[in-house]
Amino acid sequence: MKRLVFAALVLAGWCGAAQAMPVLVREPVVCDVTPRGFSVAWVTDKAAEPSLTVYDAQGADVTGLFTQTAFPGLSGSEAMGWARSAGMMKARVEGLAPNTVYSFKCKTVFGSETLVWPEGAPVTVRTAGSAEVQDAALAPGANDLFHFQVFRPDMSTPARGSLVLCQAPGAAHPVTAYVGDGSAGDGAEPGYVVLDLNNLYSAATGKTLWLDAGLVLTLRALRGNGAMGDELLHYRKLDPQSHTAALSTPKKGFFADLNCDGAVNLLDAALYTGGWGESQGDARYNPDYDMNGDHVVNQADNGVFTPQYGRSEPFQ
Ligand SMILES: [Ca+2]
Ligand SMILES: [Ca+2]
Repeated sequence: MKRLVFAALVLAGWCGAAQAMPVLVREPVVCDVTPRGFSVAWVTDKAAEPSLTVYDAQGADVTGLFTQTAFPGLSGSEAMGWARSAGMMKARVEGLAPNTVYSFKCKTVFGSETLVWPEGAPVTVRTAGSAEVQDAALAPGANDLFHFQVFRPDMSTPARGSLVLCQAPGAAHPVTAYVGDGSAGDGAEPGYVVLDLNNLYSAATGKTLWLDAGLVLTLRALRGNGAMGDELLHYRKLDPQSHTAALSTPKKGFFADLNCDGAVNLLDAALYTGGWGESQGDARYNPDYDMNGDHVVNQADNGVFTPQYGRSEPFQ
């Protein structure tokens, strides 16, 4: 009997430990790579603390040589609590040398438990080469700040603490930003997120990536580990009319050209059918696919999408 009780206690202890270990909901992504630093973003099932172990090209642990920030940009704010509770992890390292290879592992600390990713060799990252200042007056479209809104599935409550990953063609890594409290600006735009496109660097040259007007950005809204909804995919075209480096609202493509590539075809149909049957309030509901504006993606939208199928630019 004693032995049975002991076994039960050991089992209970083991189960407790197993339950406490944080689990990855989304694998880490390298982002916001500049000449002097990089970030890594990932999603865990629990409110935890993110950090990075950094190695030099020879594999030596050089973490202590650099400045590191958990939840960069949110430090000490209410939004940091929202990001943490959503499992929306991000850690940033600064003070690195330009155009230099480092590697890293991600640590997720929850109480006495620490999850290390990856289990094997660390992940390699090369810092960007150089930042070039772009003359916005000469470059319509320009590198710019870019704003976007992210909501919970009800499409009205800001998905605070979510993270948006923004990737451009030719960029080495995406840029990211957390969704704040909606009080940035005049407070009229809840779920507001601001992405700095100046931090996009070319995969080919390592230098600042020049963005042309009409370029299509791919946005992934990582809404944490469930409470704020699933991850959503959006495409947005840079405003061809923008001639300034001021905050701008990028234009969505023609409504049925969901991936903004200038044609309504099988690629758009695949996106659309992937979101079919979802309605406002559902974790996977993507308002981009609601073509008639009734907050549900269903048969009624087929009637709007199908006549557009096969069309291409210019749509007007
Ligand atoms: Ca398309
Ligand atoms: Ca609809």
